[in-house]
Amino acid sequence: MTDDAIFTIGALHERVEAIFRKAGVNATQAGAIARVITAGERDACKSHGIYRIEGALRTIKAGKVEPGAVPELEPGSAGAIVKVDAKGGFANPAFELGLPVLAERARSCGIAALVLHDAVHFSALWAEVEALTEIGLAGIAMCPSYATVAPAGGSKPLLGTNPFAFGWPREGRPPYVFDFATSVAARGEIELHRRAGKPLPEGWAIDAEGRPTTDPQAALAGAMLTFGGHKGSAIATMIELLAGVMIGDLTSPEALAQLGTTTLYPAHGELILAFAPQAFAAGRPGNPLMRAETLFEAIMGQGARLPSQRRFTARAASERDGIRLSAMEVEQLDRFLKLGLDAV
Ligand code: NDP
Ligand code: PYC
Repeated sequence: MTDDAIFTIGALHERVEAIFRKAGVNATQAGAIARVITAGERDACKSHGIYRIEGALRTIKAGKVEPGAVPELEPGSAGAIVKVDAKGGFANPAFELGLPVLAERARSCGIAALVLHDAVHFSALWAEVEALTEIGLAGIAMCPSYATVAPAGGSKPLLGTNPFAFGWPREGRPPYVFDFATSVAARGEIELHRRAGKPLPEGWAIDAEGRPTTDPQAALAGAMLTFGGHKGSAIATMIELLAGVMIGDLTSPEALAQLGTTTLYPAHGELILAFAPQAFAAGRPGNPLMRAETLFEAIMGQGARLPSQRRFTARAASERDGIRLSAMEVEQLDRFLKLGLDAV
């Protein structure tokens, strides 16, 4: 067994991209996937970093994602609603295609929506709302997943872990961004606990009989719980409605029924909303970005931290010192690169 290794951000990106190219994924998709996975490692978001590669390769091998897909803007993309057909490929290149059009429409209309259809999804959403903040826009992103979470008061998987992210631009500082699963924790966290042989915190999950459990294996076979009880359950349901039913794509139970397993990544849609703060605030007193700073200062003035602060601190460390991967992680990357889809 060799030692831990340090990768520059660029070197890790190249390695991840090469793995997906070896697995037969086209350049458009491999580049976009490598960007989001490398960003996860760079920002110390282990549940959506290189850990996701194996699942993505398994999904390709099972024929549940189209590795040659090239996303396209849909003909119905008019006015404030921009639609991108991911063509059964991964969601990330579809987002990258839609982003400039979304931004242009949000600037001209004050508000615009990007709808992704038929996309295989495994990634964190903060990268998407952060991309909006980088061009002065506020944004919300949400998507269903597959049925792994019991609604509050229920005991069987029905909702997805349905992530919900928000970003607000800040001048000369990292943006205000939060991004969370509407379950108590992301499913990736349960899997990471299982791999590490660690029990789950109380309150994360129930087993297949509906009893509270801290055993990750029993949790994976049972159901996860929503954050904040009925409140998270309602937000997760809203995401099923807006980013599933409303956009004419799959809800989490439908995505699971189509895929037939939770060991691969699901296909469904995604909804991203972009807002131009200056357009909303026009004619009203005060600059919205300055007023937001007053609020952030008051939050931090109480000793609280802003969401994503941990991530931005981790990012600065990665940019300075590189990204440290364990010997086991490096061996796995080497294996993926050498064997391609035969590694999974
Ligand atoms: P976390 O609970 O780890 O973090 C949620 C958010 O809260 C982050 O923005 C985090 O910032 C912030 N935060 C955490 N602690 C504090 C604190 N003490 N004070 C202020 N802010 C805080 O996220 P989850 O485990 O719920 O989700 C992890 C990821 O999983 C998300 O990125 C999500 O998009 C992804 N996901 C993807 C799914 C998919 O289908 N594609 C499904 C479900 C989840 P920070 O990062 O700085 O700690
Ligand atoms: O971590 O819950 C999760 C998740 C599901 C799909 C992608 N990430």
